[in-house]
Amino acid sequence: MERISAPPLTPLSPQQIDFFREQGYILVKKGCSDDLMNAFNDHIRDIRNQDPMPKWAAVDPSKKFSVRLFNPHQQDSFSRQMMKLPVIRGALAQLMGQEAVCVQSMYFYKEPGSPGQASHQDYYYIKDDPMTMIAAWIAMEESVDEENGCLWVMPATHKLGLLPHGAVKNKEEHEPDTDETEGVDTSRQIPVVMEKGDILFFSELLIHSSTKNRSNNRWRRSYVCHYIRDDSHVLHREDLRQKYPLYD
Ligand SMILES: O=C(O)CCC(=O)C(=O)O
Repeated sequence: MERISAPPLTPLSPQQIDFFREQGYILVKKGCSDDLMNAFNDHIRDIRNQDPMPKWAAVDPSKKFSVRLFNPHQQDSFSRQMMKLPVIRGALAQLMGQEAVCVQSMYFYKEPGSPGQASHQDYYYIKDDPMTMIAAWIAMEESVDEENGCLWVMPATHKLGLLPHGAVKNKEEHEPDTDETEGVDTSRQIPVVMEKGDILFFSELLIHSSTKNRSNNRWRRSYVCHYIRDDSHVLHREDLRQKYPLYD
């Protein structure tokens, strides 16, 4: 028998869709439950605590919870389910006008002392054609704020097109091996303070960054996935070519 998936939800109001078009981002409060976030955090922690650690999740053991784990959705079914949350599928279909597929996931631990990400536009790292990419950034802590290294966004910069990027300047504050926007005054960035289960959607051209986790004992876990419209394709990045549908 043919499997027919349910139509996507429509969680965003017309005002929220307009806000996204104008500002390049929209925050959805409490898009997922604390129970689900806690279960996913425990699951990822268990994977990193396995001995030996699965090869795909392996890192230098002294940095087990520093910064991030790339593309768990390619290996792990719980991570895949998390990228397909009905609220995310629905919001993306509203913002893109068509169903989305996932191309990248990142689980951030960002334990105290971990560096942030310098200002950048995601399109600089992942080129898609046509340009439709949107990120969904899920907060996995009670509070994600300026102290533990929340995300900062620069409203309406998705209208500027792709800007030049160069080497990171402040290597103490930001991950040193990444690049940073150049030629723009990024002091207009604003912090996006979030609670567990909140979801921030933002455009591939929006300038955003995060600061170092300066708290004494609070992690800043988050799950961040990147999506393109299902008729769009990732260029150049062989590692991100596979599209993961959200409706099966
Ligand atoms: O969560 C962060 O600290 C940075 C995330 C980010 O820059 C991104 O998802 O593109």
